[in-house]
Amino acid sequence: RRTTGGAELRQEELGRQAAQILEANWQGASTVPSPALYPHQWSWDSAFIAIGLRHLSPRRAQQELETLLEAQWADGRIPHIVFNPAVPLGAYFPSPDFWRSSTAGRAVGAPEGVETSGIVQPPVHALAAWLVHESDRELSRRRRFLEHVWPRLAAWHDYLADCRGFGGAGLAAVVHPWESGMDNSPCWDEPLGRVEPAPAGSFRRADLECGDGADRPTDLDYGRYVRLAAQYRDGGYRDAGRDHPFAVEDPGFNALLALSEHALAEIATELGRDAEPHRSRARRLTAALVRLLWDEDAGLFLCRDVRTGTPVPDRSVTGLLPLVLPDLPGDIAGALVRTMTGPNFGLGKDTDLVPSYDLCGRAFDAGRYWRGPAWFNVNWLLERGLRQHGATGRADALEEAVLTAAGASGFAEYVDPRTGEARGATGFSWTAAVVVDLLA
Ligand code: 9YW
Repeated sequence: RRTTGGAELRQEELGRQAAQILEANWQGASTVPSPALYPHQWSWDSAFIAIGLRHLSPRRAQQELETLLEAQWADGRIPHIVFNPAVPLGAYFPSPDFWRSSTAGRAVGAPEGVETSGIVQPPVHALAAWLVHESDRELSRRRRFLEHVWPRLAAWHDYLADCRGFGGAGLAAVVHPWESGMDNSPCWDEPLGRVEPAPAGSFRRADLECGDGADRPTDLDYGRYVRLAAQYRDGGYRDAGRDHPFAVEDPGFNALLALSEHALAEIATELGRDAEPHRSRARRLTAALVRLLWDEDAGLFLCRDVRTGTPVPDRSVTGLLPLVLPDLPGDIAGALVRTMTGPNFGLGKDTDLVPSYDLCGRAFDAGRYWRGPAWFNVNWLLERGLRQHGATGRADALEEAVLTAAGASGFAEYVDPRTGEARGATGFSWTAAVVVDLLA
């Protein structure tokens, strides 16, 4: 980054603070998203964290991903949480005694030596692995980092294609709102509304002890999350032959899978293997996204409810994420930029960061989690997307806004998209990580 005088000092200070957060949240072999609120390892958090860590310690960045991959199941799934056995059960809900992975998941290959959740999160890992490799090729080759992670990442993508491709059109479905990474997005209201909530007294939320309830999902949402996860567990975490009560094809999730297939192609080439299967899968995913989820009138990609075969009409930031794809048709990329900067997302006018949900939408809530606030990992992805498609001025402005908002909010988990006010936890790992990456 080229800066002068005061700006340079400000950035140095910002980088120092971000590095301190990543140091404080490092547990010895992986990083927690937030020590009080999320005291274990989370799947897509670790990918973003590794992308930041690679500039501070490429060794740690590799280890972050390796630790996550050690908890991979034999069927290829990468669990969304890897539990730290030293953390008391009551510190986070749902805890290992809810998921019971090593027993309930045995038939589909859950590992024995570690407790995990049984659901997944967006597949950003191959992208992270490639970026980590690029940051220190020498160390990566010496440690045989790519040789080690490549088969695991390939198995992960195969799991998503084979076990989550039941929608039939070439996209992967999520079977729980938590799998999208955008837990209480208004897009899930309708498909989730069909799920009978678990009774209110049957579980105890630990998140409300460290967070403001107004910033978090509601109890009714939680009742439904718990019911869905318990049913999946009681079915042995099997996907085959199962009628998933919640099944949605999410454009962001699938765009990240396609992007990660491009990264796997790079990794395969580096290892002297055949990259073509990955490239062609990436192309097929992009084509399926465009064919199935693109909505010209809405100006973005919509989620598809696999159970009803119908699009979910809400505009969520997940529908802008395909902008990260290098092979997205130019007219669609142009339309996404217009949507991002138009009244629904307001970028550059009402907002400096892209909100998680439509500013004019029926369910917009500036403070509540994935129903409006702006998130830093998502804005980092969109910044890359803008740059990828030649919107350099917009990308520069978004980059600046991410840095400013992260610093001003104490590296918040998420912020009010109009005011930048901090919401959720502060000292948040992926917020610090994307700052480190943008400053590099
Ligand atoms: C929860 C850790 C995770 C993120 C998710 C976010 C939240 C966990 O925190 O989910 O308890 O609600 O929605 O994307 O990975 O940061």
